Amino acid sequence: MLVQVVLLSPLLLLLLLHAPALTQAQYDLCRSLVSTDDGAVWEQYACQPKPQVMKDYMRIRVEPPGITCGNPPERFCTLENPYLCSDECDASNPDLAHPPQLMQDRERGGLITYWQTVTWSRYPEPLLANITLSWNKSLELTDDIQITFEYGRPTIMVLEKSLNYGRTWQPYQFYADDCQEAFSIPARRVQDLTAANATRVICTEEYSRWVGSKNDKVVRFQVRPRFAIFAGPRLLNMDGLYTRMESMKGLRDFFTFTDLRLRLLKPALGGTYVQRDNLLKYFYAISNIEVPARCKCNLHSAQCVFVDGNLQCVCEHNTTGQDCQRCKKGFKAKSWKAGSYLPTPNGTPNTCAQAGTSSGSNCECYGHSNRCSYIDYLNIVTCVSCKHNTRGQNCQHCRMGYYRNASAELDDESVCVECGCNLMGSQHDRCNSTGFCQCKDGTTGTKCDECFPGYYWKQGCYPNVCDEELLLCQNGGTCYQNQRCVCPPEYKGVLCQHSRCEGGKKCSHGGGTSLAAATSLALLLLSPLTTLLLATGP
Ligand SMILES: *[C@@H]1O[C@H](CO)[C@@H](O)[C@H](O)[C@H]1NC(C)=O
Ligand SMILES: *[C@@H]1O[C@H](CO)[C@@H](O)[C@H](O)[C@H]1NC(C)=O
Ligand SMILES: *[C@@H]1O[C@H](CO)[C@@H](O)[C@H](O)[C@H]1NC(C)=O
Ligand SMILES: *[C@@H]1O[C@H](CO)[C@@H](O)[C@H](O)[C@H]1NC(C)=O
Ligand SMILES: *[C@@H]1O[C@H](CO)[C@@H](O)[C@H](O)[C@H]1NC(C)=O
Ligand SMILES: *[C@@H]1O[C@H](CO)[C@@H](O)[C@H](O)[C@H]1NC(C)=O
Ligand SMILES: [Ca+2]
Repeated sequence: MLVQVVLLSPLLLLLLLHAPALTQAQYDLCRSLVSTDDGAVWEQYACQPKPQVMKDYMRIRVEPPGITCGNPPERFCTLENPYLCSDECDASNPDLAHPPQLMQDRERGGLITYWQTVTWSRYPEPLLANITLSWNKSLELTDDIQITFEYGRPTIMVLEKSLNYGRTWQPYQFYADDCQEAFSIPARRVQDLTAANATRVICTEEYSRWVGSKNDKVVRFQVRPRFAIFAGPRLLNMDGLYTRMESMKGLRDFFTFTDLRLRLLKPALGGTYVQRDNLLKYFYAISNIEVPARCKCNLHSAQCVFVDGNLQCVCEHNTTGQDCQRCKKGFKAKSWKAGSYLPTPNGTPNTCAQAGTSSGSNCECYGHSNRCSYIDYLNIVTCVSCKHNTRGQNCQHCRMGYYRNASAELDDESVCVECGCNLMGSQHDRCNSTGFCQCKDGTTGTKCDECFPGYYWKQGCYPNVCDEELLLCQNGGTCYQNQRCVCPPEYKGVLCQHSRCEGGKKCSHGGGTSLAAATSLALLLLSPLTTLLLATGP
């Protein structure tokens, strides 16, 4: 009995210590050779790369230009001892410079290195700085993001992320010492999130309050507590998390990004108001940005390598692309699909299949369908339910209202591009092979949404009624959007060319004779030709 306990407990301890590591090593194998009755065959599994220290691969950009301190050299003070201002930042002196790359270096021998901004000498103008971190690769967070601030954490900041290489951004988390005041949203803690709102973007006050700069330097974006909602407090039930990743819309995307951006909006104040007589103690300084994540390879790769300055999945399952997001050439018998975590523990690989091997027939569907059907009376095999807006026996044509992108391969998911013909301006919703719609009279443009000169747009193109050149409004009328003349009260007609006074009616303005003279002059001026005649006349 005693022996058993002695033997068991170190093992148990080992298991407990390594449990998260063990579970995280799940899905680390894409395939393995297994022996069957038919000999050795490859078995395929869903797989993903290990988490990596992504700060090693990030590109940093700081804005605005000139925000980094030291050019010109500047003195600064500290919040704890604002009268001790012996420190100096000097970009031209390697020992006193604080460039952006010091946010990602691997510090050796206990020496803390950090990026630092200029001081808030232009108060009350806000001291703003953006730090953009780019990887040119889709990544998935595996643990908390940690940003280490020297000399105090910002009073207000926003963490943003992009899923499309920086084209569009969305907030990831708000940080403020007073969320209501800074962003008009109530403060929350990640600990208060539940399965129903785990992907909520929150504002938190936990990382912005002043507690003395030496005490708490780290601002976190908490990933572990969010995982814990599904995997339990010690992340022992990772299957629970992986199951949710498959079933809960938006959960995987929540942890996915290609770029991150820190928007620093207000520096640490030392727990009090801004003291205008010593602005040299307000600035931002970051010594480290830790981003633990893995490459997103759509469960088709267990390895992510750094080649030619970029991270790249080493794709298996006959997939290819930076994120293994496509089937390899010649392996497009079915449309591409990401691998699945389910069923646990090995998941489903959803491998790409060699063209011509699916459903036993030789029907190529260019990856737009994975079903073929034999049509008896025509004696042909045809693809069924072509996707991606394709049609035809081999899904080789585009549906009505779409045209073939000539520079895309036939098996490209986006080979058929929507015509997008303007409903009002075009004859129908079809376009020719280069994407041109067929326009109604007076209408032009690829999508028939523009008018030829001399026409105006109003749910289609119509000839101008009036303009500033040939179809001038008469008698002081003004042309409204080429659609009609707005006439003075005493005139009417399309171009205000008719006087309302005709026929002996009483007019509201001016005497009858001068008005008649004005009218005839106006009639004379009706066309530039008349004007010309008048000018060159006797
Ligand atoms: C930071 O980025 C945001 C969003 O692009 C931009 O509006 C803002 O002006 C930038 N701030 C600075 C200081 O460059
Ligand atoms: C981003 O990665 C892609 C694919 O690896 C590569 O083709 C492209 O040149 C990279 N862009 C930059 C700016 O490095
Ligand atoms: C999430 O839901 C829980 C329970 O419904 C609630 O107490 C909590 O305030 C919610 N959190 C947010 C940020 O909405
Ligand atoms: C990919 O295709 C090659 C060539 O046919 C084959 O040898 C290999 O087993 C395939 N791999 C997978 C994972 O299906
Ligand atoms: C056509 O395909 C090429 C290559 O995939 C792509 O770069 C281009 O944007 C596509 N054009 C349109 C109009 O979708
Ligand atoms: C498509 O229509 C445009 C505009 O009418 C024309 O210039 C072009 O040559 C047409 N393309 C083809 C392939 O017919
Ligand atoms: Ca550093």
